[in-house]
Amino acid sequence: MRLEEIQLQFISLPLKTPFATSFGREDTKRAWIITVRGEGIEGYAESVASDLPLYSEETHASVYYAIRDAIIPHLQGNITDPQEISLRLQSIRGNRMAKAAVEMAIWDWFAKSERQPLYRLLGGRDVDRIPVGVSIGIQDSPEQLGAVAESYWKQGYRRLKIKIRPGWDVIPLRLLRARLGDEVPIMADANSAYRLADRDHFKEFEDLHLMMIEQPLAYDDIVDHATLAKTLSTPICLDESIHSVDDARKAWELGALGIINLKVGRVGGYAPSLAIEAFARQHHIPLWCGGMLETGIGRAHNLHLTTLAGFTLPGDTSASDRYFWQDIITEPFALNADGTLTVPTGPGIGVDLDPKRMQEVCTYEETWKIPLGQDDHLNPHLKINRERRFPELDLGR
Ligand code: OSB
Ligand code: MG
Repeated sequence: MRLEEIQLQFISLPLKTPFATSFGREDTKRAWIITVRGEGIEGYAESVASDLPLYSEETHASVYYAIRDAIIPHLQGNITDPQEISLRLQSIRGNRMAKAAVEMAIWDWFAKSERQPLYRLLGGRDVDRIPVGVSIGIQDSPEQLGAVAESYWKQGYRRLKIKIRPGWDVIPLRLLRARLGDEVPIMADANSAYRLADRDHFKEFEDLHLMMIEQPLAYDDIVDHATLAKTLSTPICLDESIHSVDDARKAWELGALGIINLKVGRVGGYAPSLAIEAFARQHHIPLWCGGMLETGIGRAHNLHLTTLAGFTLPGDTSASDRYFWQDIITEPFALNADGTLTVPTGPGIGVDLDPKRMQEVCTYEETWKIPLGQDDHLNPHLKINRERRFPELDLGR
């Protein structure tokens, strides 16, 4: 199987309500939609990089250059197994969201060529529904948080994740606990807003009976997380700090990690994601699939991954209507009454781009031809033909 071309389409999609975290506030979802083509088949994925380097160092701009200059030269020649893509890209340091976006599109393309749903290639189980939770941004008041959270709970979401930051933590969480009762699974995500010096403050979280506290300390730390974890009975879940199975192993060995949030983009693709899922399963570490406010394309990928047996907790893959007035896929994801999303069963990711909606939301498009008949995928200086639909690259900032 050979790839013939790769297309990047930049989309800008309004969010229904702004999403605020400890590091920033977004009212528009912007992303690269990746399409790979070859042998008459298309594969899709999306990059989960952000407008600015606030969650991780990757941005739409860095993803564009990483794909154009570093990744595309490795896509030539015969591809016999999507597992090998990650190996081909191994020499490229960092840029994990860029690598993941391309690798995931190739997995979709390959699964379609085998006429199999993606989850079968990934080693997932034949489950048709995935229990899901919802991630709730920082609100204007505890009353507003209570109303928003209660409405999601009544819709059927299986757990509520509340974004926190210093000044927006114990008080709103306590009011929410009082409003919803002790049975509702609630967790908190700090996105690295605290320091180890706040360790005494975390003691105040203990009687809230949270499922976990996600990424309380620095985005690049595991050592202080280990120290903090020893002082708390509430489990620590790591998000930002885990980029590979080696990171997960080290964090586990240090005692920094009780639960893993896995995002394929953050770890650089399905190959490293499968390694982390296997590690979590082997050590009985609870695991769930995180989210990055993805469109229906990334959402479909997340559902396929979550069919793997290691995913034991509801993740952040909520329904399309939790984010967007209109998604970019023809059949948006809807929440079933039992708090699940249905895994698409068609070939590959099993969802299709809505061409009319893409016309509306796409602001830039560029396609590169990948020369055929050459197995020299290691020569970064090869000229690659390209075609642009818009004169200027405008990444929306
Ligand atoms: O920390 O999990 C996070 C969104 C953007 C960046 C980081 C995070 C999030 C979310 C949203 O929590 C999860 C989702 O609904 O997609
Ligand atoms: Mg998080």
